[in-house]
Amino acid sequence: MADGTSTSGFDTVFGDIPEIKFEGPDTENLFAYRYYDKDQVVLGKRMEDHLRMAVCYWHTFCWDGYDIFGAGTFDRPWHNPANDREAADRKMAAAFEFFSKLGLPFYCFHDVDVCEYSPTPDELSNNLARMKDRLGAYQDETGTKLLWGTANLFSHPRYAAGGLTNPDPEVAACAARQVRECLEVTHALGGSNYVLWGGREGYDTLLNTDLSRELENFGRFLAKVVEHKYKIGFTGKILIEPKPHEPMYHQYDFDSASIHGFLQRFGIDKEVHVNIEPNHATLSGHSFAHEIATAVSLGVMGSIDINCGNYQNGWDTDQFNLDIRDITLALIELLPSGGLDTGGFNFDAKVRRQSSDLSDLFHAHIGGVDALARALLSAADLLERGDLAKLKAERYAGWDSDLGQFMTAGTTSLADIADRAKAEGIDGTHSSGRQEYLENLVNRSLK
Ligand code: XUL
Ligand code: CO
Repeated sequence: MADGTSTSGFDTVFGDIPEIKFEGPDTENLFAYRYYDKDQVVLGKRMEDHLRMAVCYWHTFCWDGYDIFGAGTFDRPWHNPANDREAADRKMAAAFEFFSKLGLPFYCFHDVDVCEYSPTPDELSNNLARMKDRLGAYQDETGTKLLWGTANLFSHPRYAAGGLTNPDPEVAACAARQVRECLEVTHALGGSNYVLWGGREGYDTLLNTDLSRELENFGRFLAKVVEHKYKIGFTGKILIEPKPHEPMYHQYDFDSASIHGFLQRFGIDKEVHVNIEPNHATLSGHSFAHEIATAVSLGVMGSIDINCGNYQNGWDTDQFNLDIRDITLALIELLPSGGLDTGGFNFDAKVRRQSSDLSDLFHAHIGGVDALARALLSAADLLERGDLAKLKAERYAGWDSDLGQFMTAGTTSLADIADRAKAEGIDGTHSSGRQEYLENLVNRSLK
């Protein structure tokens, strides 16, 4: 803050790093945005309102750089306090200082991210209640808003076999309690959405898994979450985050299409939307754009956890997504549907373990923000030129012809179509799909 201290009285941790501002593409300042000009109007809307960007708490403030082969590597002053409570408080002060310096409108958290270590359900409830008030005070002071909250149902050892799909109802009851409390805190903080990522909702082996029962339990619990949302008057969206595997060998929320089928089965397909993550899309063998197009088409598009994997190994490496073309391809599917409503772009991404300085956190986010802004400008150019849409319309124009209308009429049978094809000698000549031409149009528009 202006006097060098944060709300809580802790010293600033990013003191020597300036506020990140838009300076334009020609700036040599690497602590500035070159493309993200939040007030620039693109396709009739401010960039900030299109992108609704959020910083995530977990990768950026909780992780100390440990991996399964080695200890933490990061310089994070808030990780070295006198006690757990002070660590959590310092972490929150650092987080809001960071959000403010980046000038991004939103943040996201798991319940356990914002609390001190809370091994029992009662400790977590009490700590979350205390932190809710602190979060609220920081939100008021800085103007940063909550894009979504979520309950972590995968880190505590009790959740080794899942949360809401656990074979033991006592564990599932703990999960339900955590979801209820985190949804209520999200509501109290004015969150725009509530996320359920089924981290361990799946299985490692069918030998010990009653798949039918777990899916039934999962669907029933989700319907209760929706019911509770209405009961407390939460107007945000409930989101499920697809991911096909990791940590479980198989996860039930495989991709957007399978989630939609699952929601339909439990009668909540109009109530629950998806939070799409590019790295999860590629893990399931899809592109980011495919997942967006599918969610838009099924009416379940919610929000985006922006990141990307590594092209060589395909793991969930959660890297900052700098691939302007890949994001552009997703945006041209998203924007014509009206874009993000309550959703946003949450940086569910982490710096590499060797990027151990505090300044690396800034460079990572600045790069991610500018990549989104460039993709938005590129997508806007493509959409405004309209040539892709025109070619697509021409490709499907036959369905507006007499034959097309006849075939899609509800009263026409398979035999009717076959008889007509035979009678008219229809031979179905192929027309070029012009893929390379279209790919060149995309590259032409990249900014
Ligand atoms: C895990 C993941 C989570 C969710 C929130 O792959 O993406 O961080 O976004 O639980
Ligand atoms: Co995510």
